Amino acid sequence: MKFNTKTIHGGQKPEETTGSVMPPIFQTSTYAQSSPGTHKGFVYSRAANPTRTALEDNFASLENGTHGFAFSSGLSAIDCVLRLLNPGDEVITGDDLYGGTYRMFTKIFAKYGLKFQYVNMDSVENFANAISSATKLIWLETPTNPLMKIADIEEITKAVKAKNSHILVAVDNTFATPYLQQPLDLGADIVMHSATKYLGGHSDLVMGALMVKEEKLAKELHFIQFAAGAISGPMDSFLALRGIKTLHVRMQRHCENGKAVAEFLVNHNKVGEVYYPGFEDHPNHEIAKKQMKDFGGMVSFSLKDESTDAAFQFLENTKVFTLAESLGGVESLVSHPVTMTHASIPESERLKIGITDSLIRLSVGIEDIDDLLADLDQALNL
Ligand code: P1T
Repeated sequence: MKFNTKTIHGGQKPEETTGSVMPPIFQTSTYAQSSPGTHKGFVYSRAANPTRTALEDNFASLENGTHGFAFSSGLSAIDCVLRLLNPGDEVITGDDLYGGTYRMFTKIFAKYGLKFQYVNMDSVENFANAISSATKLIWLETPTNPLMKIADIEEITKAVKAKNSHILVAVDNTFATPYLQQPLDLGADIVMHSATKYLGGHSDLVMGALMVKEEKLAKELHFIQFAAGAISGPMDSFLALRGIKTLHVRMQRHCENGKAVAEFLVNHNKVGEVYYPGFEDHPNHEIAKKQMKDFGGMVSFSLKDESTDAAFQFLENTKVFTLAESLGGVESLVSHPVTMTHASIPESERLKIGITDSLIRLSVGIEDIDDLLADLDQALNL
């Protein structure tokens, strides 16, 4: 199957007893056994639930993997990956990450003895040079949140595996979605999503996803999902499956609108820098072009007036863009990383990489582009 067909049919079959085309919401915690250990394949919903299984099979199909796992949030999916490691193990990651991922690394797992190195992802050598005998995991977020940096998944994976083939490479594919890039095909071992975002697509659930292609790793992750217990519930699993069926058409419009918004902003006299990997002068444009089918619907920018007051004036006055955390839904959202999504990163760290007080992040939705541009224009010209 090709990708657009997979969003609708990947891993799906009509339900066996009724022929129901959508999987029913199996709102049950447990399943009858005729004798101890004799059952129909389902024992307890933390281990497996038919609605979640339908979603997990679809997840695997979308990323060209063999196994998918659905979690109660994106962060619990990341938590599951980190639980593969042992105290003393080292993770190498990029220097621009979702604030909650950084907070989990620094405030939770560092205290259990994991070590984290943050490198500039522009150069493949930075990853290869940072590897030590303790390195067990490379964590890539690309495009990054909120600065839209791009890491070369294929080249980084090649360089890392050439040094030590046992090091796992995991990619947070939340911003790109499998519509734009498929990290398992580029050599990565694990793909992670905040399915809260584009996969779900309608801002009505919180969910995480992992996809893998290797049996042993799938078994280990399934064991952690089952034993630690951060699973997605049946209703949310149903909603995510429903959302994914339109992922390809939504993404096409997100990309068109994202490009139009980026081009509008770069020509606006109130706007400073625009962070969008589709621009030829974006430092990682060539990698984005090679690795992604298009450039997505996320655009960040700074104002020429770098004061917090100017940023707040803009943020308080958009009308179609809603001021809110999150991204990837059909509706356009605007956010202020410094006070919202990236508030957990110390000021000195965020200023070092360019998350300034006037940085604004847009999740460009699929509304009429004229309404979106008019809204940005009126809020910029106040
Ligand atoms: O919110 P949750 O579903 O737990 O996902 C966490 C997460 C992981 N990775 C990336 C790249 C993310 O953007 C997120 C969540 N981000 C937001 C809530 C946000 O507004 O950026």
